[in-house]
Amino acid sequence: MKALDGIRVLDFTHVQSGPTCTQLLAWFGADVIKVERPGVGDATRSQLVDMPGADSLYFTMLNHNKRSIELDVKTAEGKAVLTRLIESCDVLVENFAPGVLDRMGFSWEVVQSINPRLILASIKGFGPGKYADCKVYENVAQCVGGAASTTGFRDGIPVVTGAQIGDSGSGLHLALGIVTALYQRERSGRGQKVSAAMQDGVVNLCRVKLRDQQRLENGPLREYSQFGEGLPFGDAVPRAGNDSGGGQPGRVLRCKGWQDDPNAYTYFITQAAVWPRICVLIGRPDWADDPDFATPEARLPRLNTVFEAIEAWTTTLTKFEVMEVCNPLGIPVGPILSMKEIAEDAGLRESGTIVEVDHPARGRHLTVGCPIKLSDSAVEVTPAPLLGAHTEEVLTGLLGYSATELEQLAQAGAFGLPRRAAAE
Ligand code: CAO
Repeated sequence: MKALDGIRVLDFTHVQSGPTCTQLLAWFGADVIKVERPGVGDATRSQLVDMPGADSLYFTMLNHNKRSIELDVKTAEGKAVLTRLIESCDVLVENFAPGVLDRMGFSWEVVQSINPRLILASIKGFGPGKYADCKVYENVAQCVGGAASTTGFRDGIPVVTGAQIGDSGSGLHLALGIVTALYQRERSGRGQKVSAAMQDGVVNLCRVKLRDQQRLENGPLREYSQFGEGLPFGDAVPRAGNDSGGGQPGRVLRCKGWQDDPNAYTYFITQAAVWPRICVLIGRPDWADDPDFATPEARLPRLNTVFEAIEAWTTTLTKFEVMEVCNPLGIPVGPILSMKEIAEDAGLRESGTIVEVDHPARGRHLTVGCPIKLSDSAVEVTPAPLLGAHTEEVLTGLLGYSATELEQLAQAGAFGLPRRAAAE
């Protein structure tokens, strides 16, 4: 048994944000039916292709455990099939540009009238307001959500992060909204509209920076390196390099081999509770009682001095040796792992966070498995579907179309482009 057994999801998502949401629902056991444009499919199938003839990793890594049907919902016949699908599903998830679903003829009002129990879940770039009509991609979301203005170094330009907080972050937010709405439906009997705007999701993930914005009105941000360097603050939260966002100062420090290896670094947190141990470790036991260094408050204006001394020690060891020494002492550190090291990480493979999957066209490849572990709902990652692989299965098995009716639908162009091309 899986947590979402019996839940059927009509997956109208594409690119990254929506597909990460529906992939999570599929991992938790929902039957996810991805609706794609005939002959074209999700645009990511043919983006960043590394293996001619096979769907890209961009697509396969976002669409595991789903079924794919081809359906041209701009034809009358396609709309009729979509209506039947809406009747038979619990959730419709979409991340089209604003207005697309309405133009298709499936607004929230229409969807509700077809199936009052349906949950309509949408990702858009912005919530209601003057930007509501804008198309948005990952990096735009990071910029308008406060991540870019607070990422990078003070003397450099704004930087976007490698973590897809706009896309995958919104997918996570939406998934939570969907399961919450499903839970409420148990008692209300009604579906509802669930919206997760990418800007809102990034703001949510950047809340410590909004905290700092308000603190700034009451004085300088003393835990920022800039404070110890005597540089004045402006009226907005500055970029803080690798300073820790919490109350325990931390920094990225060089380790043995840093001259040749771009990832021979560790993150090192000077947690107050273990400060005396850190002092002994780095050969400065005197700092444990020195009034200039003994308390967190005293250290804040001297963070450069503190981290230079710690780095003199970390450069004598590899990033993994630093972890092995610090962990037993309760000192929080983390090696800067390259993607190559992550791909090969035994622990991540054992936990199912990195898995190998066999794909019919590309063969065996690595992917990210479900990062959320449920003790009573195991996840087995299956390959992403080929375009339209389940059209017949879904239309006959789920909707009850006969072989003749399927043939008629195909002739009418619901599964192909010819009729539309002629009409256009
Ligand atoms: N049958 C027929 N038509 C279909 C179809 C199907 N099965 N599936 C999609 N289409 C059509 C839509 O109806 C739409 O047509 P119209 O513009 O004529 O109404 C068309 O495909 C394009 O849809 P779109 O506008 O959503 O796609 P786009 O490539 O122009 O924009 C994106 C992509 C991501 C910018 C936009 O969808 C968007 O802003 N989405 C919301 C925010 C989001 O999720 N962004 C994250 C993307 S990941 O970085």
